[in-house]
Amino acid sequence: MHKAGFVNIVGNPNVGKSTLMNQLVGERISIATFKAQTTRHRIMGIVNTDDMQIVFSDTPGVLKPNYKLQESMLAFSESALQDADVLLYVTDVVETPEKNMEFLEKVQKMKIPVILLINKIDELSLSPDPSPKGKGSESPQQKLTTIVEKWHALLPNAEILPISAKNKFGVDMLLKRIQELLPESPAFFDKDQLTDKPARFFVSEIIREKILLYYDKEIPYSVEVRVERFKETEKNIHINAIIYVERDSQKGIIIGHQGMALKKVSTEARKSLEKFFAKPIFLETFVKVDKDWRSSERELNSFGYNLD
Ligand SMILES: Nc1nc2c(ncn2[C@@H]2O[C@H](COP(=O)(O)OP(=O)(O)OP(=O)(O)O)[C@@H](O)[C@H]2O)c(=O)[nH]1
Ligand SMILES: [Mg+2]
Repeated sequence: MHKAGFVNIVGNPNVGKSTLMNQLVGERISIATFKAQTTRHRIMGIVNTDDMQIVFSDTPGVLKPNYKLQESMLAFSESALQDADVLLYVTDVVETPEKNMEFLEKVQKMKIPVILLINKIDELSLSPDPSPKGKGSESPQQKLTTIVEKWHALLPNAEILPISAKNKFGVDMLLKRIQELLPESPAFFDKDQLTDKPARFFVSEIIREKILLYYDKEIPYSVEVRVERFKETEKNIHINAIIYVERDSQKGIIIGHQGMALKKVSTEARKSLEKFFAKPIFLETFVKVDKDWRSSERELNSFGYNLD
């Protein structure tokens, strides 16, 4: 008997969806940073064994769109509700369920198995204790029970699993449960395939990750990266990438004083790329202005955000 299916990971921004997918797959497929709205695409991570194929999808955190790019991000998240065999709804120990009821209502109506993951339980001992000091002070276990009860009331049919994606706590148990729930089916992808995205996609994501890490405020959200050249030989890979921003002032910030900021991004990206591709990398980065690309349907389509 062979089992296979789609296990889609959804939830609000910054709850740890990408961290979880990377742990489940055992590879750094999806970039994960401390900033919300890190993930912009639906990215597949595939786990293969002789008698099983789990196709995980990481998705952007659910949000109310303010511009066209965010509309596309939301469409990716909603698409994950359409084709899942098992849905993983990720929350964390600080988020309140009421934050995004509209999406949650869609999850409530789902007919497939839903597993609600309460992530970041390693933070429970650090989170503020609401009870008055000395009197009925809450232990981490009690705090967790309160959170579980709250979510159980909202998603009564969901199985609830507390996890720590960062520490890999509960991840093996989750994998076992997913295996049980997967339908009998032949594989959907080649058994040696790890993802649905091409190498260039990971290059642009890794560069974007460094931009999320090293720049503040609106800058990372105004950036898109396009790989113009990806030339792989047996020995190394030559890459040319363009960092697009929305305005001239942002171009100056990305480049920084005497080019130092861009140099740091490029160096750090190169190091990560060398780990990812396990080869020496020669990376050249350029910065260009693509005015208001986030709001242009044509530009978004050319960057791979399909809005149709
Ligand atoms: N303490 C703790 N932090 C975690 C855990 N899992 C993820 N994080 C952190 O939470 C932050 C967000 O993680 P991501 O995996 O990027 O979250 P996401 O849900 O994919 O975020 P978006 O793509 O923006 O929607 C990062 O700083 C992670 O290191 C966990 O189990 N414990
Ligand atoms: Mg993410």
